[in-house]
Amino acid sequence: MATTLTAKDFATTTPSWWCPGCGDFGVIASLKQAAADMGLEPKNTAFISGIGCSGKISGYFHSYAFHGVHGRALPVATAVKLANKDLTVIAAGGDGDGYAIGAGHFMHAVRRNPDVTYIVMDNQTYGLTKGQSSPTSALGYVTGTSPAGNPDAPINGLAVALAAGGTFIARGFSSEPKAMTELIKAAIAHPGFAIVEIMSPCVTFNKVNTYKWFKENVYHVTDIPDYDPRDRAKAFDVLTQAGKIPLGIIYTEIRPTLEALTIKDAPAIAGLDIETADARYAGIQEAYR
Ligand SMILES: Cc1ncc(C[n+]2csc(CCOP(=O)(O)OP(=O)(O)O)c2C)c(N)n1
Ligand code: SF4
Ligand SMILES: [Mg+2]
Repeated sequence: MATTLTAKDFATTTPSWWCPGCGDFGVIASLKQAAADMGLEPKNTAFISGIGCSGKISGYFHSYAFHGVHGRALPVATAVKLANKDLTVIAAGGDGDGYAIGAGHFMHAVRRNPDVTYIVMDNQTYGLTKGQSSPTSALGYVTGTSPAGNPDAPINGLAVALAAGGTFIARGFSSEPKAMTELIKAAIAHPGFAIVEIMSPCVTFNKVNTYKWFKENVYHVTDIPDYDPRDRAKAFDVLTQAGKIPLGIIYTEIRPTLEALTIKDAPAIAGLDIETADARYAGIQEAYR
């Protein structure tokens, strides 16, 4: 008989690293709720994260997990999906992880369209390394390493994803748990690469983009009369307009996934001869000792 898991079943005993009030708490809570609502099982789920405060998230979610190298969550997640297409594969990281050091991987994962859900926890700063400006920091953002203000224009990650051929593009706010849970569920259900950027305030270092600031500066695309997330031109328009930040499912389309175009019906890794693979791996290790 199948057991029904609750959000609590996706918790781990790993002590939390995050500062009290960090937006990332909202993200993990919604992710656990989404997993429970969708009937995901830890043994069929792989969670890959990058480096950053946000990257710690894979340690707080009960599933297979890989806390990888800075900016490299997406190639690992893509490989995991190709190795075992039956897994639900989720990747997560920060604005720095995804849009700075991982920017190349980000664009290519988007265009390859593996069935992977990617959560970008955007706090518009490098939280882990104590608040330097990141690719999404506003022009003029003052930090210890940019005392005269950040001179670089911010990257619009979701517009980049749309230009790169993204098939599911959404944005949430960590202070809106129900809406965020629904976005994550829709992203996981989407057959292809699904990016959910979540505005997740860094209460310790970013004193500009606070919860209050976001509340005053976001709106929902569902408030636009007749908004149709299948309309690519309109999605571009909404993503690139100056002014308030759009939330919700901004764009979605269906096109073949990477695994459908490459491995097709190949068996999952469970069908491979692991003993042979282990022996080969041991040989490689020996050669580099
Ligand atoms: C190759 C490499 N370069 C730089 C770093 C230092 N570093 C660690 S996390 C980080 C940025 C984190 O920012 P972000 O991805 O936005 O995550 P946040 O901490 O804000 O959640 C940097 C530059 C590193 N760990 N590895
Ligand atoms: S430094 Fe910022 S991003 Fe990192 S845990 Fe603290 S509040 Fe969150
Ligand atoms: Mg960040």
